[in-house]
Amino acid sequence: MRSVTGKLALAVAGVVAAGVLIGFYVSKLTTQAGSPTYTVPVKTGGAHPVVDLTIQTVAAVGPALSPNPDWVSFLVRDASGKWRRETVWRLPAHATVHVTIYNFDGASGLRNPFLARPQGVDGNRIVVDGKPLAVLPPDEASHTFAVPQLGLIVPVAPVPDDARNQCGYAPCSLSMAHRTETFTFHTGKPGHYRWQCFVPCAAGWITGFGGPMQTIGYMDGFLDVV
Ligand SMILES: [Cu+2]
Repeated sequence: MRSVTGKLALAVAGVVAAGVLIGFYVSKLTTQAGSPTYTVPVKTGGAHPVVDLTIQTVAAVGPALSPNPDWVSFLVRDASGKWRRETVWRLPAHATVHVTIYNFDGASGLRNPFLARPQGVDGNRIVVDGKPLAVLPPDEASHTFAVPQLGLIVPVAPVPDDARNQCGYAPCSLSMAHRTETFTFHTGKPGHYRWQCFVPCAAGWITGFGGPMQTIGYMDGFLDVV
C-alpha cells in the first residue's frame, strides 16, 4: 500500500500534468499562430500618429480565404484594397485609430446587454450609416469589437434579414447589403492586447461560442501596440 505522501505526490503530479495540457490547448487556440500580423500603415506620424483601420465582418468567410469556408469572420483591408483574413494588427502607441467596419452579417444578439453600449471610443458613440448612436438594442448586435484591457466595447449593427443582395461568401463587395459603422479610439501605451467578439455568433457550435469564436484569425485577435 502506498503511503499518504506517495498518493499526494501522485495527485499533485496529475493536477500539474492536466494544467500543462490545458495550457498548451489554450495557447494553441489563442496565440498569434492562427493569424499573420498585419501592420496598419501610419497616415500621419509623430508623437501622436493617426491610422485608419478598415475591417469587414462576414457570416461566412468563404473558400478563398479559409479552409473553414462557413466560419464567421473579421477581415482587414490592406493598403492595396485587398481583404485579408488577418486579425493580429500592429498599431503605433499613443495613436488615434479611425475604424470603419463594414458588416455584411445579420443579428445574433448579445447575452449581456451591457455590451450593447459603446465604451472606450471617442464620445462613447459609434456612427452607424451616418447616424450617431449611444446604444444598440442588445438583440440587434451582429458582432462586437471589444478590447477588454483598453475598456473598449463596440457593438456592430446588423443587416436586416429581408435585405436584398446579401453576401454569401467573403470577401464581400460594398455593392452588397451591409452596414457601415465608424468610431475612433486611442491605443495608449505599448502592449499586447487581446480583442474579440462577444456575440455568440458561431452558428452550429455549442452556445454559439465554439469554432471561429475561439480561434485567432476569425472572431478574435490581438492589437500589437508598439
Ligand atoms: Cu462575432
